[in-house]
Amino acid sequence: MGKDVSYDEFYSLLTEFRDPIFLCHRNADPDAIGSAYALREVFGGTIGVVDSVDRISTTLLNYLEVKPIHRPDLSRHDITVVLDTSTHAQIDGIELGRYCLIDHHTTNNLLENSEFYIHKPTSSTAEIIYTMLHDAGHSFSLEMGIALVAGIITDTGHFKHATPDAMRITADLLEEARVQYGEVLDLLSSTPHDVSMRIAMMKTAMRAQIVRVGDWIIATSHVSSFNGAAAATLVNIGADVAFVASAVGENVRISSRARRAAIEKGVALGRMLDEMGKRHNGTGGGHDGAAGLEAKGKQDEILSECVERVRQILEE
Ligand SMILES: [Mn+2]
Repeated sequence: MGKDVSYDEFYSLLTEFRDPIFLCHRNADPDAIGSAYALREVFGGTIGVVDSVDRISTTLLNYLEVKPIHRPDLSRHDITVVLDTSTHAQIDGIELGRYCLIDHHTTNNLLENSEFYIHKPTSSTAEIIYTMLHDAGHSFSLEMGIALVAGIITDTGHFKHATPDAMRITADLLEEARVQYGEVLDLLSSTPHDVSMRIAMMKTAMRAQIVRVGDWIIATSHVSSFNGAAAATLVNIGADVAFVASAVGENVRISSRARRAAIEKGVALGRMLDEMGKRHNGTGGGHDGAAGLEAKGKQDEILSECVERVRQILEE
């Protein structure tokens, strides 16, 4: 059984290792990445991710100028520090070897085989990291502050689920690391930073065709690239369901997004685009609220079929 240690003990135990790897869960979020970054700044070592990182974390990593190691070979490090992870599935079941753990989820099935751990139900892992480093007398660079505040903001749903501790720690970090709160919000904003991407989003909106079905809005558009982000943008600015097409050689690629209310009404984009893929010599699929299709055919005809299928569901 792993040893349940105090923040102080965890800190001194970790200093005994020469080359730790800070491992983030699958589709790593800013809480995992921000925590890994702050610890690496103090203890040295490496940041690892089991596969991908989420979109906001990609922005955060670019800002921090950090490239994590994908699918790292853990055996090359003398200890793995598993962060923000509560199940083995979240790290794709990889063999952990010698590891310790810091996590804030209410249940955690990785404690038993760890060497030592901190498992405290808080609203984010970043809060635990801040407290541990602060109590050990560390100061926080601007980058560490931004990384940890980004973790707290995203894990508390922009403070909707924040505890008083999360608020206090955020305030302390803003002060100690001289972080402007607005700077973190800008970093986390869904507005793309890349200028060609921003232009693509604006063109998507300009070219949008709007179909109203009762109080529902279905939007379609086309753009030469970034069509996934473009479909998300149309939903962000008011569509209930959006389809954005791009031409890919002789094929048409469609990205789609739907709001929760449309999904509850029965829109299941993954299944729908899977069916359309089969009908149009292509492939499609995904989730209820986000799916894609690549198929043969005319862009306008395929978009019209998407709209018709959704209209039938929304009219019921
Ligand atoms: Mn978390």
